Amino acid sequence: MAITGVLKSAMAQLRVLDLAESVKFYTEIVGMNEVCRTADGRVCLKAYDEFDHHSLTLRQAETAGIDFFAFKVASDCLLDKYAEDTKAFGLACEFIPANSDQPGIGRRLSVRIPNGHRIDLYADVEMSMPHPMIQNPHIWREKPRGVGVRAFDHGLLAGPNSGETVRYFMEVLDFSKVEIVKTPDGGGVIATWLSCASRLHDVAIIDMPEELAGKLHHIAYSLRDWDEIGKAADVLAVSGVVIDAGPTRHAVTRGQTIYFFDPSGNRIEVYAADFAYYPDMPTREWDFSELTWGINYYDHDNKIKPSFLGVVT
Ligand code: M3P
Ligand code: FE
Repeated sequence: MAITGVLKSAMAQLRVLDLAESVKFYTEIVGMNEVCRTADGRVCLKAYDEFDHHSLTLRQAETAGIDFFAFKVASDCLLDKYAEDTKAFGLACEFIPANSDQPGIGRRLSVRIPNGHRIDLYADVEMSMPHPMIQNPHIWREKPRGVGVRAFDHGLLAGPNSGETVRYFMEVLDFSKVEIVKTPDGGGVIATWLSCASRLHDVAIIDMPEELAGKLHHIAYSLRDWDEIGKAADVLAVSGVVIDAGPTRHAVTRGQTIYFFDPSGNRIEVYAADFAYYPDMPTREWDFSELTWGINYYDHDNKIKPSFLGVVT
């Protein structure tokens, strides 16, 4: 196996205001499958093209937002190394026992990173149904419903101390810096796209003020191509879902995209057709003045909705 260390971003737990309404939204419109419910009433979901037990957990709460963002690593013993390296970096971390609050998931190393987010790392994951076929596999078991998202893809985490946050991902977890957006004066970095393996990005970090520590800009699920993005836009429109941006293409990452809100106001992206990352690539750099078309390639007129840059949960 050539890919070692952190394999991929793989899971998030989101807070929602009305669990029943949210489960309906994520299963019927987004097209995910419910895998299980926990004793304390949380709901675990997966996309149709995922082998892993689940990639999204929904928890009923008073406020929307993200509880944690998680990565799958190549082997369980790596977690001990990451715990040591995390402490040496100067951050606290703790182990969460297997199968405690996340069914089907092995022990997790949980770290509060400098932008106020909690990230979890784990290696051992059970499969759950429905997973992609293994023997003589068809492209799906059942025709995907609704938007028909394929698999968890990435997240954009907002908060302060983005420089230290990126340094943690690079120095302790061996992520690569794929693209950056510079500050208006060109002297600093406002956003960084990070890859741990072959995805163009597994997580992106955007600098926001202290009071937005731990806030989520979006999590993204993958689709295959522009055709699937177009069909997703139709499904969202027919279903009356609030679209925040798109369908369009990013020039940053080149991904084709739609952003929309779940019923609690958490922003979800569907994302397709970016390029593959290899560690011999130079970091691509964006001037702040070019960010509008970097985000929305077909907008050279600075028409991004204020909500896109302003709303986080
Ligand atoms: C993406 C992506 C912002 C840029 C977002 C970009 C909020 O979501 O997947 O490349 O500035
Ligand atoms: Fe994104």
